[in-house]
Amino acid sequence: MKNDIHFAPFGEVDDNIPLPLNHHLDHTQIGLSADQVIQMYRLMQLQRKFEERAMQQYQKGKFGGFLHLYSGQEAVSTGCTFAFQEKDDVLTTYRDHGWGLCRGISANQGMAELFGKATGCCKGKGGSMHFSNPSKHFWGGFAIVGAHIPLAAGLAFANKYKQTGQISTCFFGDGATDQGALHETLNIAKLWELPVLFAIENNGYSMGTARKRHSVGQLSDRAKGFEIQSRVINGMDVFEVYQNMKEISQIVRETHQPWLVEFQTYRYRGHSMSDPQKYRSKEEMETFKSIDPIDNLKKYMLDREISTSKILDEIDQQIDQEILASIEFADNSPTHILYLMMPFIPIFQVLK
Ligand SMILES: Cc1ncc(C[n+]2csc(CCOP(=O)(O)OP(=O)(O)O)c2C)c(N)n1
Ligand SMILES: [Mg+2]
Repeated sequence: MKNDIHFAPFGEVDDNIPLPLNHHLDHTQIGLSADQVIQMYRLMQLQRKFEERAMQQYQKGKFGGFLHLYSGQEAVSTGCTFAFQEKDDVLTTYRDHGWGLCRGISANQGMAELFGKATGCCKGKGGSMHFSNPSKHFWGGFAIVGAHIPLAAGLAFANKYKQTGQISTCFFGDGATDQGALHETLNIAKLWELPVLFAIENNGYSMGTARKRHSVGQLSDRAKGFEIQSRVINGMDVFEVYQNMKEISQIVRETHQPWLVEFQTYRYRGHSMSDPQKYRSKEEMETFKSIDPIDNLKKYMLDREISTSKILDEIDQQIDQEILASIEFADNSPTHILYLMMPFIPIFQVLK
């Protein structure tokens, strides 16, 4: 084995992830009411608190398999949810709990799905990586890196053909930009003028590999080779996500031209639960926590007197209760759909 041949940056931890600028737009200037801002806060807290409890339950051994947490990235799912129309299609990766909660999956259905129970959003058959809610145009939850990118183009093709006025939106990680599927799909999406919005959630790492070690250049520049428009967006600021995605989703809807956006964001937890996170420093984590999207929105709401500490504390407590109740719900739910019929058929009492 020759070790004097240089192939790629190797053995270095990338501790120099660009920090998105931390500034807030004014909510009134981007067309958000005070009530909507409070709803955004609630939705972000729901995702954060749901996952904190999910992690605890996993550690207690209530369920197994993989568990990838979205904690830190909530401004992306939330800002987009407010910017998109309800009929727009959304596809995402295995890091999907936050997106599921944004797209109509209740805490009960989400927790039960993690626990593998029949009352889960996919009847307990999908688990953590496969949350979905087709009635709200949320198609999941895909575990194979990049595999859902061509599917988003397929949905966009159907939407264009049927003239539904919907767009399809596809969220994937920085690691997925290295997959051939992205490049093939960008090509056909531009050629056929498909109404599809591709969104990279660049959280700095593909498993334990820093972005600069697995991919060349600015990720959003992949669009240039296909004459597709692109933009880099601060994914740590829910107002910036909302404003940009409102504008871009409208362009995609009206022009049938695909777009590629890159959110600069960060995940606070390891890749999955078995990750010792030796590839990054505590300082880096602290830096990103200092621009936490939830803390910042809370501060903004208090500064602007959109809400009070008392009201926000009450919201937090309500969410805590909702999630504790979801654990009880999941615990008490049956594992098989037939058990739901238990009250009506005495034989199931015996089988249980
Ligand atoms: C085709 C394929 N190759 C490898 C894997 C193993 N794998 C799971 S997640 C992951 C990293 C993906 O990182 P990124 O796209 O940045 O998403 P993130 O986990 O950061 O959200 C890899 C390599 C996989 N699931 N599918
Ligand atoms: Mg990543």
